[in-house]
Amino acid sequence: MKLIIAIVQDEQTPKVVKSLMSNKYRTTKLSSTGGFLKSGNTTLLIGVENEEVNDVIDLIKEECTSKKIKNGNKEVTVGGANIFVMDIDQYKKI
Ligand code: 2BA
Repeated sequence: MKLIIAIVQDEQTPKVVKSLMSNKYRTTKLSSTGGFLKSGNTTLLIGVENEEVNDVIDLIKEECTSKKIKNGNKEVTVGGANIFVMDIDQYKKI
């Protein structure tokens, strides 16, 4: 089993969650804050079987686009999404 941690932009979160849910992937949505820009973003936790990882990443990719943001006199490109995939030893629902 894997845990996918996906950091997405707030405004793109509803579409990402809708797409995941309609494809029967369970997700937990956490409000988070980027350390660099110090503005809000969303962290999604998605527990899946190993063979489902690529499908979930593709669904996230479909809904997340990058955007350019002014940070002082510099411009940074945020997103589409930052995704981490972790091995999970055990998952138990008790
Ligand atoms: P922030 O830390 O607020 O970063 C927002 C954007 O600022 C980043 O977009 C990147 O383009 C730029 N940036 C970040 N750190 C920088 C630095 N030291 N110097 C110059 N530019 C910098 P993304 O890379 O798409 O990241 C979006 C958000 O995803 C981040 O928000 C952070 O909350 C999270 N994130 C990205 N990489 C991460 C990582 N390796 N570990 C944990 N969280 C990460």
